[in-house]
Amino acid sequence: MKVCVIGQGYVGLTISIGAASVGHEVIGFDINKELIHDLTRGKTFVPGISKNTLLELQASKKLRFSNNQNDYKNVEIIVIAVPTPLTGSRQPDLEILTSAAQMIAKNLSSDSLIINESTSFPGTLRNLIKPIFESHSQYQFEFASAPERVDPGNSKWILKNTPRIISGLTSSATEKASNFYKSFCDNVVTVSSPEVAEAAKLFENTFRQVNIALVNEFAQIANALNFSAHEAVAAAATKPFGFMAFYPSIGVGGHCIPVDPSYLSYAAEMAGVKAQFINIANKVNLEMVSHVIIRIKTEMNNSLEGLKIQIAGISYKSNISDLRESPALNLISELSKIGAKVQWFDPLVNLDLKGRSNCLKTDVDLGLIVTPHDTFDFSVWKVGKVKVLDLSADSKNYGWPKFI
Ligand code: SAJ
Repeated sequence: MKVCVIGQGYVGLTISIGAASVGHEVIGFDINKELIHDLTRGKTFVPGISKNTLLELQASKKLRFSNNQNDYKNVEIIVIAVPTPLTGSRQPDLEILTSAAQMIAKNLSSDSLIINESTSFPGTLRNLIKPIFESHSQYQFEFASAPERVDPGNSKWILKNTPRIISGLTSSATEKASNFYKSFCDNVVTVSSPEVAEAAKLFENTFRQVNIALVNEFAQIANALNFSAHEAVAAAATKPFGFMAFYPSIGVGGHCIPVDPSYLSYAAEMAGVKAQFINIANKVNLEMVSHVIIRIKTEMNNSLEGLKIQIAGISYKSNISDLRESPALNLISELSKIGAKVQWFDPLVNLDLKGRSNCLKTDVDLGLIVTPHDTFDFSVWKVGKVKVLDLSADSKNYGWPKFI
């Protein structure tokens, strides 16, 4: 099939490569000229995607990166994979999705199947995307939803073996979309409506947000009752059924977990239902940085003024470079506001932010493990007898007891 994937971030690029690898003729389109320039030369920030893969697929003529609207005029399938963030007031921001749909509708000059992978609330395909295409084009389109399930850097669950939920606005759209995904996904799950598919994706990540908030509240209880939350979670996890371990942290980052639940609570409230758990979970997770700072101050005899603090890892989770919604940035800001001298070390992050250091330092008063990448060697702090607090959101032992 002739396919164009709109948006070449970690989701769109993964689909472009997956579809091209099984023989589809794929155009990877993005409005970001610099990104297209880099991809054409095999350069990408997405973990798990190699330069050779990008160059070989382009050499085989199965994959072409483009910034030119004319290139996708006559494709059979359009896959929309653009960001759906939150506004400053943490409401759904569909501006990018709306603009992309309008751009595509105006440029397509053939009947096509439109597949939306961008995460949004139930009804987005039916009530936003479909009307845009019908009002901006005279061609006949079919519509389907296939919410993205890409986990960058996850080598176990990849595009091919991660089940994919599909549903079209018509049975024909469902069948065509299902056949397309079956060509590169082992397990395609069709559901009765795009609303079910859209809702399932939101619920998957709301489940995580609420459970992470629960364990963050549990950590506050553990601190007050003087027991280890991590030890209690590990003990609870010995139950082989009916339990799933989550770990306390300084908060929830990324473009999925802190964002998707607010799309669900927005849709709920538009329908007159108060999404209490989601709102409380958002609040608990957003407040964790302040809570942890209070605990650090107590640990350091109630004053961080002038203290030299180094943070190990600032991306939103281990082994990736993504900074979106990373609570570590808030931690740096809040510690600096109360007079601490904060530096940070994260070789995966290229950020022009005050305090960047190029290694773990021993001439600091306090080391904070926040986002431990596999490449980190904490023996530097051990040998240097640095006081270290492990704030990491996992069960791994880095040489010091978990602090949260
Ligand atoms: N976090 C905790 N405690 C935990 C787990 C995570 O505080 O027990 C924090 C992390 O530090 C991070 C944030 O939550 O800041 C998000 O972590 P995440 O493991 O949920 O990773 P994400 O945001 O990359 O979530 C993605 C999602 N994938 C898709 O939306 C397609 C999610 O559904 C996956 O479950 C998750 O990857 C995964 O399991 O890796």
